[in-house]
Amino acid sequence: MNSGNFPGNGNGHEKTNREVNGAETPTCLPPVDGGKLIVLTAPITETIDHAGYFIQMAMASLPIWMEFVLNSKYPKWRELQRNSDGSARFMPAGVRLVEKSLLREYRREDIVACFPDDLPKFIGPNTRAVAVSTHNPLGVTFAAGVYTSIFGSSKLPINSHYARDLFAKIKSSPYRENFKVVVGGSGGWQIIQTDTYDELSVDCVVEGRSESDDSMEIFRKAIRGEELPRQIEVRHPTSREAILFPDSRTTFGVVEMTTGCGRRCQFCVPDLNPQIDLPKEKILSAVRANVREGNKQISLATEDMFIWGQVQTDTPFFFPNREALVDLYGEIVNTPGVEQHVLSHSTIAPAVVDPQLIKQLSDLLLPKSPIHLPYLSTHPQKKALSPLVGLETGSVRMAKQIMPSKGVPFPIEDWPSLVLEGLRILNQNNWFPVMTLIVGNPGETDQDVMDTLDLVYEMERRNLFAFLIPSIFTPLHDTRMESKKGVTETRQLTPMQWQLLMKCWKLNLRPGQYSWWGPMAWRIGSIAMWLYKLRKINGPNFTWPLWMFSGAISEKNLKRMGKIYLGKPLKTKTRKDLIANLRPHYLQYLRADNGDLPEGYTPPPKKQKVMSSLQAVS
Ligand code: B12
Ligand code: SF4
Repeated sequence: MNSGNFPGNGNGHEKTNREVNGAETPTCLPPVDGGKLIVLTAPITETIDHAGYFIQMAMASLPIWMEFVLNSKYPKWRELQRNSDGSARFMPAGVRLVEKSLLREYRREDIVACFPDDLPKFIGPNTRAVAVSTHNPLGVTFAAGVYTSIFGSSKLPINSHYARDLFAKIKSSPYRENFKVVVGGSGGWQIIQTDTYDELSVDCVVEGRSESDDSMEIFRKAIRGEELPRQIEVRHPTSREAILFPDSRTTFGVVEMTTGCGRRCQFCVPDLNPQIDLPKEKILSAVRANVREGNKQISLATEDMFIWGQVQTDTPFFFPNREALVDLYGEIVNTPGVEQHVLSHSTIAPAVVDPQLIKQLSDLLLPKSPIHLPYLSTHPQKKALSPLVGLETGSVRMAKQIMPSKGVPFPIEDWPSLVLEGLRILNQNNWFPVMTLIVGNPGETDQDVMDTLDLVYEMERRNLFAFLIPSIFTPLHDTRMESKKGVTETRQLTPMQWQLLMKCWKLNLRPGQYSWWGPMAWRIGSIAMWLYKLRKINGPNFTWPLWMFSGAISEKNLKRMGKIYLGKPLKTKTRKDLIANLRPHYLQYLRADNGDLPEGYTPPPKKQKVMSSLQAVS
């Protein structure tokens, strides 16, 4: 369907937009052309990209009353760039794909993607659909919820504040009765689960990808003025060809690299999608589109970068395709105009499977990494790579329950050894990953937490470094653990769970404590905060872990006082030992140039045909 005959579209708008062109916030006159038929938007806090990933993650996790901290560190974070027609110069990849999907049926001039402040310029009597894409509108996802609740009273994360502000703007539009509000993106489920449709003035939440015809049908209905279902789950495309790519600028230069994963962790949402690695040519053309529109940074979105090039091949997906990956990343960082490149997600087993791959990727990627870790990196310019990697737990018992295939090809019984070996190889190559941990898994005992603490203390003992980001188990919608119950507020955490949380943060702050004043500032600051507020909010179990965090009493003394648990030394397997414990038929996929193959092992003369990658895991 083409809406070309829609009354009042297309003319006269440019004049108004030229009047408001530029970086300043535009005036909010009603649209002279009657507005756009379909208006796309996203919360400003999910759109900005000039201060790096960190600012968005901080906004998801810090409560609104702490906004002043970010305002002082990034005074210009609200500055945005607009195209000459007033539309947004950059938007999250999700918005760009909704736009691209709609352009298959509607005219360019009927659609606009704009910043929340510009909505009044584009929503008018002609508007029939306002589509909001959101990652995390209410902050009820893991990590985001935990940190705001630790700080108490105002639990609203900064991002939720701005998401709510966006919905309030839409709700108060004088034309609200004429259009439907459709929400999508990875955070849509939060509106369903909290039943905030009326409060936020949302007509329909679409769960799934915009490419699907079911998603398009929602827009067709909205344009015809028909009632929409409150919630709809749409089919995920199953082929590489059906996935669309942005041809304009995305936030952080996000371009999709894969969908799905294949390791089948029980708590995971993205793993429910089909495992697809996307065509190189399409990835590269989206990279070039970003550069053309002034983006200097690129990030390939994936659940595990290491499966790319090894999906549905004769080799199981967990043996990375070194040549394909080096070729893809090489072409991306060498695309003229790409000045910065940031890694998104990966798993740790591939580092142990193929350390040479890590080395070759480091040589390619470090020069374009915007991350500098002066106290950790051995790179001449102190550059580092920090993909997001799931550690989740150090307890083999727990790992068997929630993520039995997380470490394939290695058995989950070797998980602690795998993590330590993987981290050793990554650190040697200046990769300092951000590792997530889950605290409060259903059925988690103090022994499980002690096992995780053992692993964390062992990292410290071996001088290995990862940013450890613990979050409290959140049963995510649609996952295999959606009906499970975890910890719902910080007061329920046991002293052991608190110790794990605080130990992780203490270790994270190590590189920031090399100045003479760093440790002192932490001691005084954290104890003052505890006296002022935190002890009331978080209860008595929080007290000693906080003293441990502050460093005001040594851990040895706290242990002597019986207040904390000091992780015990772990005897773990080396890479050679791990390989010796592999299923024999996996040996054929290991590369000899990495060494550590069993003595006397000779690779089979001809590569055998093996089962497909997905079958191999299950
Ligand atoms: C890149 C990324 C980031 C980046 C950049 C995000 C950005 N604003 O661009 C950074 C690092 C900043 C980030 C931060 C966070 N992220 Co993030 N992120 C991702 C990642 C890897 C890719 C997202 C992406 O752009 N995908 C590509 C686009 C095209 O996909 P999409 O947005 O889903 O859009 C499709 C559909 O959802 C749909 N759609 C989207 N919008 C709309 C709108 C309508 C109306 C319709 C019909 C359809 C529709 O159509 C699109 C495709 O056709 C995903 C994992 C993944 N593979 O999705 C995690 C992911 C989305 N993030 C996640 C989380 C938890 C977070 C944080 C809360 C982490 C934290 N504690 O800090 C924060 C929240 C940030 C915030 N602002 O609140 C989780 C979400 C879990 C959940 N379901 O709630 C995911 C799934 C990761 C995971 N493995 O768990 N993230
Ligand atoms: S490894 Fe990560 S992306 Fe893959 S299934 Fe597990 S949690 Fe999901």
